[in-house]
Amino acid sequence: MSARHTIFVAAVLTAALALTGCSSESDKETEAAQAVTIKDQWVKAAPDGMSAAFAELVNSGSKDVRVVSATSPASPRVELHEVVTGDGGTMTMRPKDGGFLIPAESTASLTPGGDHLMFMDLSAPLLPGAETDVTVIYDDGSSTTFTAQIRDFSGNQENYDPNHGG
Ligand SMILES: [Cu+2]
Repeated sequence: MSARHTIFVAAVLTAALALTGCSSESDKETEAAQAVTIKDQWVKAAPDGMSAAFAELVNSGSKDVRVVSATSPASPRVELHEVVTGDGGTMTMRPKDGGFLIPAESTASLTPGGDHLMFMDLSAPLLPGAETDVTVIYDDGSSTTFTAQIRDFSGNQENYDPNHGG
C-alpha cells in the first residue's frame, strides 16, 4: 500500500511538471519575435542623408505578424516605407500605412523598389563592408534585432514623398 501510494504521487508530480512546461512553451509561440526569422539582410551604403535596409522576414508561426516600427543606431529616425508608381510612371516612396504585414507561414520581402526600412537621417557615413544593427518592433510589442552588412548599391533612387499619410 505505501509503495503504491508513493508511485502514484510521483506520477501526479511528473504530469504537473509536464503541463507547466507545455503552457510556458505555447506562451512563447504566441510572441511575434519567436515566429519571425530575418535573413538576407543588408543596408545601402551612403555618405550622409538617407539610406535604407532590406531583408527577408520569414514568419514560421501560425498567426499574421506586423512590423509596426523600427530603430537603428545608424539613424535617429527609421520609417517603414513602400514604393508606389504614380501618374507618368514616377516611383515614389512613402510611409506604409499599417507597417509591413508578414502573413502566417509566409515571407515578406524588403527589396530595392519595394517595401524597405528607411533611414531618414544618417548619424554617420555608412561604409561598404561595415555593419549596423537594426531592430524591428512587432504589433505585439516584441522585437528582433539583427546585424546587417553595408553594401554598395546604385539602383532605385526613388523620390521621397514626406507628405503622405499624415
Ligand atoms: Cu524610403
